[in-house]
Amino acid sequence: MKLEAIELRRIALPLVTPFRTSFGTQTERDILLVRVIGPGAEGWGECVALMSPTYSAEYVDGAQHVMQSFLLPRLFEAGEVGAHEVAEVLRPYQGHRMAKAAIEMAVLDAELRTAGRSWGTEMGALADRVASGVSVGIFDSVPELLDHVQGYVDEGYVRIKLKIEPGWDIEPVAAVRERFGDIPLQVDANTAYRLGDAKHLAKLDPFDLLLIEQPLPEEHVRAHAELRKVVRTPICLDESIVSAQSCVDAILMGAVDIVNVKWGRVGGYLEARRIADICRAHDIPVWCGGMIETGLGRAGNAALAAHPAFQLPGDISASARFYAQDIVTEPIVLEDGYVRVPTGPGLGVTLDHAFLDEVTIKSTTLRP
Ligand code: OSB
Ligand code: MG
Repeated sequence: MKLEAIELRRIALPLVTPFRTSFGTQTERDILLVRVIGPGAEGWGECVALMSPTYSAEYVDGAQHVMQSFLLPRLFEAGEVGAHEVAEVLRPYQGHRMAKAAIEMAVLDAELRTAGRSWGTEMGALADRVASGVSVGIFDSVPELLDHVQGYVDEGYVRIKLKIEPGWDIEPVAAVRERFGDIPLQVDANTAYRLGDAKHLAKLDPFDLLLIEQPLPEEHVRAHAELRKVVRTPICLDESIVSAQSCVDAILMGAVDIVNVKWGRVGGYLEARRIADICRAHDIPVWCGGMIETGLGRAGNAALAAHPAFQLPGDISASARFYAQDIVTEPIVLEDGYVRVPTGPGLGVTLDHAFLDEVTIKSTTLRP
């Protein structure tokens, strides 16, 4: 499409409940939305970077800065750009994958809306609904955790993921396993351990977890291969997989049993789909991670997770898991533990412009 203008809009959305992880507590989100406008076409993207560089190096102010100073000027210079060309056009700039992913998402949304094609078609989706898991934060006490997990189980989530860190691991996992029987259960450490903790992490083995997600730091890929020799629970990588290339390398290094696919972390939905295809060819199961997305990213995630490589329930919870009100008029809802894959053109959801204006902090429009 020919890009006539790009709006960068910052919105503030409070979370319904604080979300505590080993890298900090989120109580609200400051989200950067990207709106691309061309002749008779419009598309929206969402940048999943958090407010501080604690999950990964990216953060929302940095994402907006790199877009305004480097990525968008280059995109405008390219003139006519298709969604499948965005990554190539932006390649001279290193990293900043969440920023690039948001731009590509907006262009792809505009393109698919114009063509009347759905996100699922583009992602290779085969299913019309996907299993919905929920990511549960760290709490001050086990009884508090059990109350929250009970609430999610009552809502129908088919898989529970517990955030863990040193000092909050074996005991909460044992308590949830004991109270909820054989419910599908997994944990996410967000890099909080070191290889020296291998024997401690092996104490999770008796609880029949689906997987341990990213126990060691992002660059410690080979150490995960070592960890796999000590721990029986399957090892899943999140932060370490930043591209299709790093995914192939991790697989060939024997560092990973299961891959968490996040479109923002890997630079876009198109790269995420490539990773799904690669993992399928290597018989590595994948599942769709989440970055506390709004209904825009949630709709895209539901479509991505309908690709046949996705064999485990994703962190694709209902909008209400995090937000009292979503910015789309069709919030993602849970139906018998599943989330429906949108079928309309593009992301298949419509923005609630009145609400969007209410939560907007600032908006900047750039032109060629
Ligand atoms: O590691 O999966 C993660 C949220 C923000 C940043 C990183 C992660 C998460 C989650 C929540 O676990 C996933 C979600 O439901 O959106
Ligand atoms: Mg994770």
